Amino acid sequence: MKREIFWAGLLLLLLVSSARALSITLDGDLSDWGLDTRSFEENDNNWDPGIAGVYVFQEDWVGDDGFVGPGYGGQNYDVEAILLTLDEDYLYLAISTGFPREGRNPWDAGDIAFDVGSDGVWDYALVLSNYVDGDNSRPVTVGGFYEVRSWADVYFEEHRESNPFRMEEGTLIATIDFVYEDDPYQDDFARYFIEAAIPLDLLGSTKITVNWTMECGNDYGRVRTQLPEPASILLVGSGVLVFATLLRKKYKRD
Ligand SMILES: [Ca+2]
Ligand SMILES: [Ca+2]
Ligand SMILES: [Ca+2]
Ligand SMILES: [Ca+2]
Repeated sequence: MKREIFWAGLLLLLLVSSARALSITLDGDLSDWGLDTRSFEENDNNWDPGIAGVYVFQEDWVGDDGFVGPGYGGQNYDVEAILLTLDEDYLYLAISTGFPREGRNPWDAGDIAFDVGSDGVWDYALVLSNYVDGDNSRPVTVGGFYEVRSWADVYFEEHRESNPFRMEEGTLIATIDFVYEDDPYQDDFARYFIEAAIPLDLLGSTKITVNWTMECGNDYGRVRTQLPEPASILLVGSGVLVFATLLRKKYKRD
């Protein structure tokens, strides 16, 4: 009896620890995401730490004539990576980009867009910047988390796959902690790190898609959380039960 409890307990511990959340600090350093960016070059880095429960978009790549897709502009417009992870209380995100918070006049930095339910409707915006054409004149709360009624599109129609760009009209519902910092490890090219933590109470779901771009829409990144379906959690749960029952039978026989 003691042994079956031990084995069932060990299995549960393994299951729980494999899903344990990272401890994220909003400091403009991605070592807490399992990334050592000190030796990262301008392009072609691997931004996937290979950790279960960290959802990764990466496209750290510049093509001919500065193509970053769908537009041009090189490293200065490169959206290199977006990482998401969840704990019981927060959705954490990290973005690496060559685009600064104050924009590259006349192009402004976009808001981070959230699609709750991953159903194609963009519900919320996190405002990272109030810079418009180089002046911080946009009448919004920086760090504001807004329920969005309408979005502004990126400037170039042919870059519409980068949409949405930023909130046009919305209601402020909370102020969120975030950082948008210059890469602390190198000065040879443009790279900025954004980190934010959004309370799950505000989102109301852990099924979330995140999009980020800039006004011209030259480049964008998009990533969604991919949680196990309730069915597969049930499956794992019943697997543990079956295992424990088998153990009990075995030790009863012994
Ligand atoms: Ca950090
Ligand atoms: Ca790059
Ligand atoms: Ca890119
Ligand atoms: Ca939605």
